Amino acid sequence: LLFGLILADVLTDRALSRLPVDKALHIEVTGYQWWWQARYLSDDGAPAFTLANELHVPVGRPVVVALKAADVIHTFWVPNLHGKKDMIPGRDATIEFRADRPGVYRGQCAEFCGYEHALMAFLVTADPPAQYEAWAARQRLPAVTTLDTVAARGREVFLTQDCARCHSVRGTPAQGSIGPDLTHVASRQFLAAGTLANNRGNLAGWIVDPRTLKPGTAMPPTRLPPEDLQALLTWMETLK
Ligand code: HEC
Ligand SMILES: [Cu+2]
Repeated sequence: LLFGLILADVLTDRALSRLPVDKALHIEVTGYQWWWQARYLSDDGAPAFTLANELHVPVGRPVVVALKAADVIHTFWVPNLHGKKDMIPGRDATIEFRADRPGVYRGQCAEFCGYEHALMAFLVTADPPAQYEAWAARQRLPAVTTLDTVAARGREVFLTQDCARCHSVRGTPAQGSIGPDLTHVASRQFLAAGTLANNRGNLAGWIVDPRTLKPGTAMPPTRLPPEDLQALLTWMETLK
């Protein structure tokens, strides 16, 4: 039985190491306490767009992920797509994989990296190529600027509170880089690296009191008058 398993292991390893990576999609993923930043590169190697926690990849095309860590050691692991690979600060590593079937694959940080290590999940959605291209085209766009009065007020709240110091929203003056890029945050299924389903109520709870939901997070609580909070939520819902 063991011999059979060894044989299967060697064959799988060989198949994995022979994965052709020409015409691969290149993504740079950086582990932060406790979330993932992903920078997609266009085919000429220039940065295309940045997002957090939810990667999309085209089915059948190899993906090369450059792994980095911003603070402590994390481990990039999507059990149904590839093995574990450490993300070590100051050291560059890559991992290659190909999704052969469409679907949503859950990933998890696999190295204890502090309090909220267990709340450092991510999703890899494998889409048929045309659907992937449509997604990527939307992610490349800046935030919409035609807003009704409530959403416009919400945008002002975002820009005048501390949010912009840590977050970027392309198409606005917000260019912080301490937290996730929020340009298309409303297109994500979860908030805060798989911690909360992405809906208006959870978003409100997260903004008002992130440290109860994820103790130790770098994001501070923000107390806002109810009308300002509602306007902010309305604007954030436009960030599709
Ligand atoms: C000191 C920096 C800082 C400030 C100020 C800040 N945030 Fe954050 N924010 C973060 C960090 C770091 C995370 C990632 C937390 C995690 O997942 O562990 C985050 C996560 C988020 C998320 C979840 C994003 C995702 O893709 O999961 C939203 C939404 C958000 N912040 C909105 C806001 C808003 C709105 C404000 C202003 C009222 C704000 N933040 C102020 C640092 C900050
Ligand atoms: Cu981690």
